[in-house]
Amino acid sequence: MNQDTLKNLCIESCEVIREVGIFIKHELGKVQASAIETKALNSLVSYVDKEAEKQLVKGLNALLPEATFLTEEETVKSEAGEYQWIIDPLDGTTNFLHQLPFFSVSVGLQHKEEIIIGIVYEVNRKECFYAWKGGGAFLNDKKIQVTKTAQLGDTLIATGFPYYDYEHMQAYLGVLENLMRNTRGLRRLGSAALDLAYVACGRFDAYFEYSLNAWDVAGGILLVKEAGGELSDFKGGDDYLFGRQLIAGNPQILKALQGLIRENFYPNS
Ligand code: 2AM
Ligand code: CA
Repeated sequence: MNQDTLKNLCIESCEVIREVGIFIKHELGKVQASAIETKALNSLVSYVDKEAEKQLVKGLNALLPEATFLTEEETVKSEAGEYQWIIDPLDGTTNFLHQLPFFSVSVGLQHKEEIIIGIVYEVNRKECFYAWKGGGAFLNDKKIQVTKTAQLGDTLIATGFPYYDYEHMQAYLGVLENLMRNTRGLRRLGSAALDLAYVACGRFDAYFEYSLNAWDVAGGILLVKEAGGELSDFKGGDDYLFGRQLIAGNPQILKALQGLIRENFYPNS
C-alpha cells in the first residue's frame, strides 16, 4: 500500500469508528445490570461491546475486504492474514458501565506483524486519534507529539492497576511507590488505548501496564511511535503487541521507567 492509499484508508476507517462512537454514546446509562455479563474475573461485557464490534467489522470489511480480524468479543472468527484488523470495540467497559467518561474504540491494522494504521476514538470528547505508518499522528486533524519532558520529577505517568493477575503485585507496588515519590503524579484512567493516545498527544509523559491484550494496545502503539515516542516490553524488548506488558513514553522517560521496572520486576538480572 502506498502512502496515499494508506492515508485514505486511515481517514475512512476513522469515519466508520466515529459512527460506532455515536451508537456507544447513545447507549450510555441505558445498560441494565441484568444485561452485564462477567467474562472472567472483573472483566465485564454487554450488548454494547458486541453490537459495536459487529458494526466495526462490517464497516472495516467494506473498506478492505482482504483483511482478516482479531477482535475482543469474537463476533467474527479470528484469522491470521496478510492484513488483519485488531479491534477492541469498547476499551474501558468498566468505566462505560459505571458512567465514567473514559472509554474508547481501538482499532489497529496489522500488515505482516507490523501495525500500519492505528486509531483510538475517545467517545465522549469526540477525539479521534489516528496515525498511519510514515504519515505522523493526529488528533482531529492536528498533528500531535509526545512531550519533551526530561526529568522524572516533571512527569505525569499513567498506569493500569492489576485487576485479575495479582502475581506481580509486590514488584508493581515497588514501581508505584518510587513513582509516587519521584513524579508529579500517577493516573489510572481504565482504558489502555486512551492511555496510549494521551501519551501520543503529550497529556501523559509515559504509561506502563501488564496483563494487556493485543486489542487493548493495537490502536495506540502506532500513535505513540508516529508522535515521536517509543515503546518496549518490561524487559526492554519489542514484544509489546502480544507480549502482555508494555511501557510507552517519550524516549527519555521511557528509559527511566525501563530501569525502574527492571529493578523491581527482575532484580536479579
Ligand atoms: P476493556 O475495557 O476492553 O476490557 C487494561 O487496564 C485493560 O484491561 C483496559 O483497557 C480494559 O479493557 C481491560 N479491563 C478489563 N476489565 C477491567 C477492570 N475491571 N479494570 C480495568 N481494566 C479492565
Ligand atoms: Ca473491550
